[in-house]
Amino acid sequence: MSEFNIIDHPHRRYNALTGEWILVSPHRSKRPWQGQVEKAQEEQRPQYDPTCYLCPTNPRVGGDSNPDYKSTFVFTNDFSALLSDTPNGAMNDSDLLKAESEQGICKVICFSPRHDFTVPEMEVDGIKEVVDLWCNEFAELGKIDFINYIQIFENKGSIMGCSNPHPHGQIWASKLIPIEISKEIDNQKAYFEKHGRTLLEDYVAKELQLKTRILAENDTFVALIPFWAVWPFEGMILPKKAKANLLELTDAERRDFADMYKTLTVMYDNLFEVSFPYSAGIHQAPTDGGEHPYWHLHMHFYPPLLRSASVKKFMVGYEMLASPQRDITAEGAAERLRSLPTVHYKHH
Ligand code: H2U
Ligand code: ZN
Repeated sequence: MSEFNIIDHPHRRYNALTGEWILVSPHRSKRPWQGQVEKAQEEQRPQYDPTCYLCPTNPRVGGDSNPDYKSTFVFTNDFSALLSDTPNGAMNDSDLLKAESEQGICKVICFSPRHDFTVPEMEVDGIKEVVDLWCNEFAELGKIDFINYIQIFENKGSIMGCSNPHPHGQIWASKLIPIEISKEIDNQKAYFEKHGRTLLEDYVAKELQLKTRILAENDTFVALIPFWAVWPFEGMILPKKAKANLLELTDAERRDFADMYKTLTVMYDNLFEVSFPYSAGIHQAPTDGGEHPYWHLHMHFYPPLLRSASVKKFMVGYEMLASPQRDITAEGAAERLRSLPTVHYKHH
């Protein structure tokens, strides 16, 4: 028997951020693939779609009409999942049937007036305006007493259940600290107490040394495939130095964030020459009035595609019942993404 190594042998990897484990089966990626790999036919979208509820000047279902906006635009979701005026209350029947009322605010952000754009097709200056909007919204919502956590996210592509191709994202601000954030609080806090530095500052320094999972970097930010990635081409953007939230970024650093957002999404689009679907979102420190010196902001990208524009990874069977699993390694995925041209395929 040869000595254990993570390139050839089945193993589990630890997610230092969440404290969870994932099964990696690298030997299986040598398995032959017999399914089809077809190129997706992408529809040409118009710059303005009169039936789109996110395009400038159009009416929304809630009754309001969008202004003739020229860069970004934010509005309260007409079908908000969380409402600010829900009464406080709880139910607890025998420690078995428990419920608690929840309050919050949900917003929709349009990234651009152009219906036909996506982030990787926008200019960095335009994406910087999206980052500025995130900052303004984070600052405003964070001031509200009952808002303790703000989730900024983007759900892209119909495969992700996104209802509209117009480039947009959402913000859900809540009283509760959501479960994924609680896990990251516990692990980041424990690491900070033990080492006196943020977990992700040490992690990103180690990745920059090793280079195997790095996709790109600029002065402030790094894009990488995390060691513990679950999705085939899961990615993360994070600053090299700890920042608890977006408001700690200077103007130049915000631009570096926009630049890295574009760089990573261009890589994604170029992989299968298709507008690459994903759910992405920024994890920031809670806005509960407390001190969170251990928090290091980062943006997760969870894209489902595995092999082509149409073959996605299914989280089924063992993964639903026991543990997430992957075949191609994080290192292999990083190598593939790094080898792609840096210019968007539509401009080749
Ligand atoms: P998706 O990112 O899931 O496609 O969401 C778009 C959001 O836009 C969705 O949450 C909201 C939906 O509630 N929406 C409005 O607020 N007004 C409308 O007129 C239609 C959709
Ligand atoms: Zn539109």
